[in-house]
Amino acid sequence: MVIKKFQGKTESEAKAEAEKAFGENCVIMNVKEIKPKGLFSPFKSSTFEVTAAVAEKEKTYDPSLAFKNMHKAKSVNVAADEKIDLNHVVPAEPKADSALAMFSRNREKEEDKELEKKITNLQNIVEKEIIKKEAEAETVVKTDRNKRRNENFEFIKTLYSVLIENEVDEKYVNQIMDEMEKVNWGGNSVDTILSAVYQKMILKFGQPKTIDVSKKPSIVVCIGPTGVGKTTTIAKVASKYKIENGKSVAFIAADTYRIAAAEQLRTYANILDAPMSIVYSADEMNEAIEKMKGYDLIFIDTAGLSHKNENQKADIKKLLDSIDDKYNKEVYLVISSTTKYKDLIEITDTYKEISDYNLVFTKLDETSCYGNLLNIKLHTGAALSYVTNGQNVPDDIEVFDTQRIVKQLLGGR
Ligand SMILES: Nc1nc2c(ncn2[C@@H]2O[C@H](COP(=O)(O)OP(=O)(O)OP(=O)(O)O)[C@@H](O)[C@H]2O)c(=O)[nH]1
Ligand SMILES: [Mg+2]
Repeated sequence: MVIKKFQGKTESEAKAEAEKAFGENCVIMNVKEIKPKGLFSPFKSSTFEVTAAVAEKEKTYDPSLAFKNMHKAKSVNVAADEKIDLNHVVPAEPKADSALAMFSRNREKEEDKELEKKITNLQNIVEKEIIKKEAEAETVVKTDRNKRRNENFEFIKTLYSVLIENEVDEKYVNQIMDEMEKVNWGGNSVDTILSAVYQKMILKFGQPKTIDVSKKPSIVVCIGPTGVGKTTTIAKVASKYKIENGKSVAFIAADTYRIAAAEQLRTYANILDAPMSIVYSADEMNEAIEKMKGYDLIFIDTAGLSHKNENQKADIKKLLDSIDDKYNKEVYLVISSTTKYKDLIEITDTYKEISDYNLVFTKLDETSCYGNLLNIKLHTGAALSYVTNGQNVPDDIEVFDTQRIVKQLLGGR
């Protein structure tokens, strides 16, 4: 710092002097009034003295100056008593500008390198952070997917148990579940899985088959084991078509094993005011049909057959085969939903040897497990047609309601 005193007639004159010398940024440290002294002092005015300070200019090393000064010097006093004649000393060519430029360039290069290094470091940090965040996000997605997969797996397991509880054959349950493997378990909700299983089962049951009433006469033959509800089912269906659809109906009793069998059918025929014939042998069948050919529907009731009785089996087959091909014949195998699965397999296999058929399941009201409906449908490949659910004629019958049965099989109410 440089400190100096300045004087003036007035305070501001002294300050102006200081500013003139040191510049506007100088600091006025002190202002002193100097009173005149001596004999005539009362007649003289005071003067002013300001003490001002200014920061010393920073001494920067200017290499070009150094070189310039060096060049100007004639001699350099290296040692106190030694004189070096610069005329004999070839001074290093200063090349001040290029050296300075090189110096600056090197310095810039180094600074650039430093900056580059810093940027690379920063870039690495950012990249690492991005990779970390991506990995974290992927872990979250994976965890979510696994969680959903586990939930879905639990749900599939529950569906599996429900179907087994409802006595769906394990092999069919596995088949359905195997087909479900194609559904993306990880990405789907339980609702999607449930509806996929539901759809699969609906497809497995297929469209229900009802009597084709477009041809006249349509011959409907009911076959099946003893006491399953063949006669009652005929009465129910005939009543529905007569009462609800205005179709004309007629009956043929081919059950001559039991006297009461024909009587039972006659009762229903009387109620419906419909004709009834009794056929004692296959030879009489076409004659009986011919007599009733003017009716829309002719129902043929057969004797209950023990599937183990070969004679009865042969009789029924003969009876069915005797019906002339010119008639539109539909055969319905009536089976009870209360019959054991293993027996149903044997029964349906036996009847396959007699004729092709559609399936009627009776007595649904007596069971809460509908698994056999699917089992037998899949075992036989036959179409499901009607189901009965009580003894009341004609009310306790309906066309097989695929959706209702599938819902129940899947645990719905
Ligand atoms: N609970 C219930 N009982 C039924 C159902 N259908 C028929 N039945 C009863 O089952 C019994 C036998 O019915 P049928 O119609 O005589 O049976 P079927 O197959 O003709 O018998 P057979 O001619 O002797 O071979 C009767 O008591 C019917 O009321 C049903 O859906 N539910
Ligand atoms: Mg009967």
